[in-house]
Amino acid sequence: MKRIKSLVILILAILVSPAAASVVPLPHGAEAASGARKVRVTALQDNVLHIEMTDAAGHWPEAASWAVLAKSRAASAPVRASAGGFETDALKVTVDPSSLRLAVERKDGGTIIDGLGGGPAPSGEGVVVDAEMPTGQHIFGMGDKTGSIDRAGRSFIDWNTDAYNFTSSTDPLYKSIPFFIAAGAGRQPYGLFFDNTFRTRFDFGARRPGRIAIDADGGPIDLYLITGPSIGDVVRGYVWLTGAAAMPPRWAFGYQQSRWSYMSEAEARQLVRRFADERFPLDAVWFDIDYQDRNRPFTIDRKAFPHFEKLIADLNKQGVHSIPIVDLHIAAAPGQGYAPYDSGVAGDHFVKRADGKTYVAPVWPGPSVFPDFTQERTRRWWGRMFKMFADMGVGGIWNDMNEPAIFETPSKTMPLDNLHRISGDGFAPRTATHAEIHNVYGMENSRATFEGLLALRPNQRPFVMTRASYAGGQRYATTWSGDNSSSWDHLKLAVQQMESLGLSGFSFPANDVGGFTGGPSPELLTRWFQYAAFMPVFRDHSQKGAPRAEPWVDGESELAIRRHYVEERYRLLPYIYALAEKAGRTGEPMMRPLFYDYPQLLDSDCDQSMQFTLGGRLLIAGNPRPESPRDYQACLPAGGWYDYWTGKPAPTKRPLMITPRHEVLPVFVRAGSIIPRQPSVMHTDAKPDGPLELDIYPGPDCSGVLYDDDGRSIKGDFRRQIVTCAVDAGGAVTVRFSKPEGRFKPWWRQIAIVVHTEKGERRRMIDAPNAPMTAVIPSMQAP
Ligand code: NBV
Repeated sequence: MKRIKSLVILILAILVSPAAASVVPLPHGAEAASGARKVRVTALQDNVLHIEMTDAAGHWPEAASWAVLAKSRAASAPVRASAGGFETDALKVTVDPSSLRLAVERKDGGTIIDGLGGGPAPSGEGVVVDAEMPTGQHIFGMGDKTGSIDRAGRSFIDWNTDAYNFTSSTDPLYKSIPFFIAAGAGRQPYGLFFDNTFRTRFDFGARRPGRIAIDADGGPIDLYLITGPSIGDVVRGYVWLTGAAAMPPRWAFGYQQSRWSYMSEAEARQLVRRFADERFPLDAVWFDIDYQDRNRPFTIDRKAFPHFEKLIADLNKQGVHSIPIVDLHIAAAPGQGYAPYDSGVAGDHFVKRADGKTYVAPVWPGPSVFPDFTQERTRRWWGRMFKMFADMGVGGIWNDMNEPAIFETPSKTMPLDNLHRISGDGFAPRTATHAEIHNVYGMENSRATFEGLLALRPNQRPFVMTRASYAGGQRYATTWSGDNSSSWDHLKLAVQQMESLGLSGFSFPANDVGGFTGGPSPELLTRWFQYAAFMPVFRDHSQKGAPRAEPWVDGESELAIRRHYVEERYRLLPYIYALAEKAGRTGEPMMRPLFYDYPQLLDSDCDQSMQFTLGGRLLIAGNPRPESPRDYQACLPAGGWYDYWTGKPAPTKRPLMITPRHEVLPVFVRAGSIIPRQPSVMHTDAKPDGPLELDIYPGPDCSGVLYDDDGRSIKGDFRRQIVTCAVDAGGAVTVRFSKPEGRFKPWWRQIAIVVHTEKGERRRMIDAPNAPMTAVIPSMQAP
């Protein structure tokens, strides 16, 4: 009896205690098991960890990803085994052998994250991940989720949704970017990317204060942890993983005009003529669904646009690029000679229902079928269809409705048991339910468009704008925040959404300037133009039936302010384009929250919700209550600042209060900046008439970049030159030009150096140096 009892105790002990509680070193990390559960952590870089856990069936995540670059997944950093885990040069990773929870510390900065764990959901369906969230921690990223850019204390759902007329509390939205950055609370920041495409909920201390909880309806626990030390390092690390944003052609940084829809050739021509008449710069015109025959993608309504090709060619001659919309839904039109349908059926390219029949559902063209973009061969078929547009010389392609949006159904999308086929990208060829593919469907649509354009016009940067996407989608397309409305609240949202997209890898985001629905008041549209002048991509767009929102709709005085800001954007093009090039190379967002460059502002009381920088150096100090006439505070970080508009040093008194003025959006320049500018032009391909202007705002670490290339090639010559400045005791300013990198010949032959000082401007004209060169601008007092 006694022996039986001790045997029972022994068996119980084996069952209860974490069996095989062990942490086993791996060549680049460690693996641990507890019972049937396992966790594996490997170092991809010194500061980037890949964390995988087994699911309920004991399976590891599939070794493939829609988001993460194959070369980054395969990367490895040297590690040393240590007690309960391992170390990289930057990190110490410990796995608790019984709970399998992880602690990650930075060797130079203490705890990063503690108690990160996960496993099959207790409900038996899906998976969960959770971690502690120390008091005071801020959460950023998650794409363009609305509301404050700090997501702490709220919860979100990732499920791509046609969110027409969304509000500041609408969720989910069009895109799913399951990546967030945790910062503050006395710790160095980290980023966590949950690479799982199923419907997912993120709770940042809303349900359980002090905890971050993630749960997905299915799929793997495939996580990436990226550490700093700075928020910029985290963003760049995330972009290293998921790829940098496709660099747009230069013209994409000019002013872009859109409307649902310009209804005829005559209307489009008249529009462009009006821009010229008003001397208002213009780089692109967008063609919404009505240019098509019966809303059918890859067709043209020849009644309204009899000479669409000629229209596009003529606009091109005027430096105006055309961007037609091409939605993914293909009209289910058998026997009508509609090639996209016929060839799609012949090639078996459409998504199937659970019963194996082709899925048909209503969208713009009426009953429609849906390309199966997760198949490589379907993407190629789709991409080839853009030949008609490439031949016309379009500037780019606009992919809308790709959540995918479906009409006449409460779910607004496909049934979850629809079947997609996966082939390529390292995935095992298999069918997958729509529940798994939904969140990547829009991204793969934009990818097929991007790759199609690239194959048709090799070495020319494709410009694709997509509404839906997933993490990593920045490699294929820019995105915009969807169907916003004409309200002050949405102007605020635009700032916050653009900042958040930038932190989430989408370096070139846009929003419908003026608001899609409703029609802006003159004041609102002008303010929106002022902000958009400093945002990455500037596209004015409005809904059919809404009041017109072209720059001139409110008369001469509003037009003059809008023109002034758009012209200023064109003057800043050398600065903007250099920032864009860096963003496309490294993921460094162009438009960023103040704390990105000035971490001391992370916990500041100053309301920064409408204040951001363009490239860290230009600080746009907008009114946190943009409709209010009351004074507000400019959240200037410590250090010297100049007023961008006057060129004079900004008052040093703090807090610096601003009285809102309709015609001014306050902008400050960081002391120690060198900002290249050019004479304004009517479109970005036009050669500026005059020298490059180099505005020097003396101060610490004074530097700037001159960058130029042909504005369209992917691989081509470029030229980059670093400029620095120093002021000596007597007030003379020495400007140093580095040896230029690259052999591209920039448009400028001369440089007008303008040094801004308290006493005014000092100017000097020099020949643009092709070799290292120093120019000295004597002090004001000097004879
Ligand atoms: O194609 C028409 C619109 C488009 O203008 C808008 O930008 C998209 O977000 N589209 C949505 C479809 C209809 C929306 C009601």
